[in-house]
Amino acid sequence: MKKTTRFKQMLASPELEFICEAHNGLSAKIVEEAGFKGIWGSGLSISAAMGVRDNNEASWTQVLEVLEFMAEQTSVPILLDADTGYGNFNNMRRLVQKLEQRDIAAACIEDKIFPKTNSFIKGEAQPLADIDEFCGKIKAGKDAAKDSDFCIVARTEAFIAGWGFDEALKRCEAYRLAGADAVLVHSKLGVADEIFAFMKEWDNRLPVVIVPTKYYATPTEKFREAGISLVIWANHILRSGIRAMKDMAAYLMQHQSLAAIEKELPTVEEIFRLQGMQEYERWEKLYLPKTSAPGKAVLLAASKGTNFGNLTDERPKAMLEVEGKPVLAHAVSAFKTGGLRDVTVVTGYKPEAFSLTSVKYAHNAEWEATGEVGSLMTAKKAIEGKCVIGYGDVVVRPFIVENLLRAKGEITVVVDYKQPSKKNRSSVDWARVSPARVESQPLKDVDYSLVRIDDRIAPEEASGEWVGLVGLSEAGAKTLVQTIDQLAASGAEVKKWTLPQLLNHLIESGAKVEVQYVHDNWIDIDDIADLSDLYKF
Ligand code: SPV
Ligand code: MG
Repeated sequence: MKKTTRFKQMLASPELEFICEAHNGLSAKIVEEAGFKGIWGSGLSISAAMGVRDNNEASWTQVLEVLEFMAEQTSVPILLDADTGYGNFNNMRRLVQKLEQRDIAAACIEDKIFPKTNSFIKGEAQPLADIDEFCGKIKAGKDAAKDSDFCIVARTEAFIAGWGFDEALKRCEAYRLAGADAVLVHSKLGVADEIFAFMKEWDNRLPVVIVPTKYYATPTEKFREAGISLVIWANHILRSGIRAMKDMAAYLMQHQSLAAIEKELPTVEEIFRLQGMQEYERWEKLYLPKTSAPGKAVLLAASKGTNFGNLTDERPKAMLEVEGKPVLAHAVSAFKTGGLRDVTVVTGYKPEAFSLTSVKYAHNAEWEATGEVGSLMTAKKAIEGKCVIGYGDVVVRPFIVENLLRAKGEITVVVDYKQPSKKNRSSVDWARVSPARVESQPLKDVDYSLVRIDDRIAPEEASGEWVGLVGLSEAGAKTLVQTIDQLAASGAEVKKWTLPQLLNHLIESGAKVEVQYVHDNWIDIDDIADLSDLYKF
């Protein structure tokens, strides 16, 4: 049912109905969730929530914007407190059109002069509108509504302005004849006498709406007995909000700690719920491309490094600085840029020297007696899902990591097909790859598989040099961890193995290790000369 129709029915129902004030999307939602069948878009509360006076200081379009949020977040009808209609008959016509566009069910206009002042501020000094002029405004509003169920509640301020009973009655009758759907009779007395006197004489000619802000102590039953149609709790969500905000601010100012009160507060998850996060997630599932979890990286950095003289007395080679940051930071940055933000570094030698805060750490306490696989075992938790294993002293360009994350195979290694000639390196992890690479053939057209990685392969027999990266799919990660566990359980000293030994074992056991070829774009920090190469990298 339309919101307009629901509101019209509330007015017509013989029951005493209640609506409650709200002043923004959040409070409107809270009011609806409490069970109210309608919402009062209070001029006082909406302006106060903006921090301005209830004197039409907020423009009517600013009020409209607030209403848009309120209506969007709720399914119950909203009766706008439209003050005087923000001008003459023509402003009223335009207002009603705009309210209908925003799914507002009804408007209440009061017989004062624009710009108005809140009824509880010097009410007697406030001039009332000319009756005929006000009736014209009611008619204009009704005629402007496309939906015949859009209601106009005509509010008289006759009691507020001190004009008394006869004037109130005369005005309400005129407003009824002008086409109002209900009358709102406002009173600033602490008792409801004016209201009850009016009700007696009015004799149910049109539904009557009241705002018992000042005569709050009157039992609700009396309103029911008097035949009132609708009660508006006009400012109580705002007022209780003010109390809560004041208490909280004062508490925090005084205690400088959340510890004792955090549990009493609505959680941030409750905020997310009120914001409708569940609905977002439903659509996200439907429309957002499914990206697999970004994956994790494990960088081995346990060894001291042998070719750096006394530079490594205080720190391992991965923590030697180039361009004001350690080698490890250069390595990590490529992994993060390449798409892996969850990086675990395995330390061994001088773990206290590791100062990077953007990574997690695992520590291989037996680093001196074990090998790379021993280090890897300390970071087993990180070898799950998609992941990449690398070294803290091997710096690669981010695209190499990106490509590795796109690899289709379960286990993939990166091999540089260059034949390094720059120096006599103590040991090079040569890779033999099948099939042999044909230079004229684009790399992407061939599925290359690793046959073996071994520093004893003669350079001329090698297909290239292993870059020191192993990419694992979710299944590949499982295979790797299971293989290590099985080897350890069978008594093999797998802890002492190098990563190439493990890869060779996997190949011998029938696993397929795919190869991604690269050329240059990486650097392995083996000695002091490499440090200056990294500077230029
Ligand atoms: C409002 O809530 O803004 C009202 C009711 O108009 S009163 O403040 O009592 O005038
Ligand atoms: Mg108001």
